[in-house]
Amino acid sequence: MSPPGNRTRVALPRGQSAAGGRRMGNRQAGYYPPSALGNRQGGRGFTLIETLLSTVIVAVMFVAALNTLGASRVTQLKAALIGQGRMLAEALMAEILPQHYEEPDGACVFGREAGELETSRAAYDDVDDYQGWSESPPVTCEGTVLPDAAHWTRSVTVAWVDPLNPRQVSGAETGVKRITVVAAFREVPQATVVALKAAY
Ligand SMILES: [Ca+2]
Ligand SMILES: [Ca+2]
Repeated sequence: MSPPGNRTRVALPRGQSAAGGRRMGNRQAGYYPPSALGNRQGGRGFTLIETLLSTVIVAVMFVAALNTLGASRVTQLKAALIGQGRMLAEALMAEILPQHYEEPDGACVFGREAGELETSRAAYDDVDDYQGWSESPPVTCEGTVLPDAAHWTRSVTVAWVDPLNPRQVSGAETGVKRITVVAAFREVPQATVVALKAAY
């Protein structure tokens, strides 16, 4: 330990003070005081333009994500409506097809015979009895409203068609009847089921 007042002196190069030597030593060691870092241009924060630009980018990405999510949801809803419409239409077709080709009791007409009501399918016994049938909401043959079928409509058309070309409707008996059932949600058709009934 050096006695008081007897400090060891280090010889410095000519023109360099002790304070200057400490500064140079610190810089060579990679040390910069915080105050110096804060004043350097490379260490500053985001500018207003940069902040606004990043905000716009995030907003655009957020809107794009919402649009994708919304489109996916719409697709799911459309598929669900088509599925439910097909189920409703097929259920009614399953009731119609087992019926007779024409009225089995007495004189037959194309359409409802005597005693068969416009508002109830309970007495229907041949396929053309269903011509012009329309119901909302859908009901069973006995008139019970089907569950989860609010805003749905089922309608039926029956027509004679050319046996060789079922797309061609005929005004006279051909031996083949085409039955079409349409299920619509809020008056927008969602599913159509078509079947043929032959007299032989
Ligand atoms: Ca009938
Ligand atoms: Ca009939």
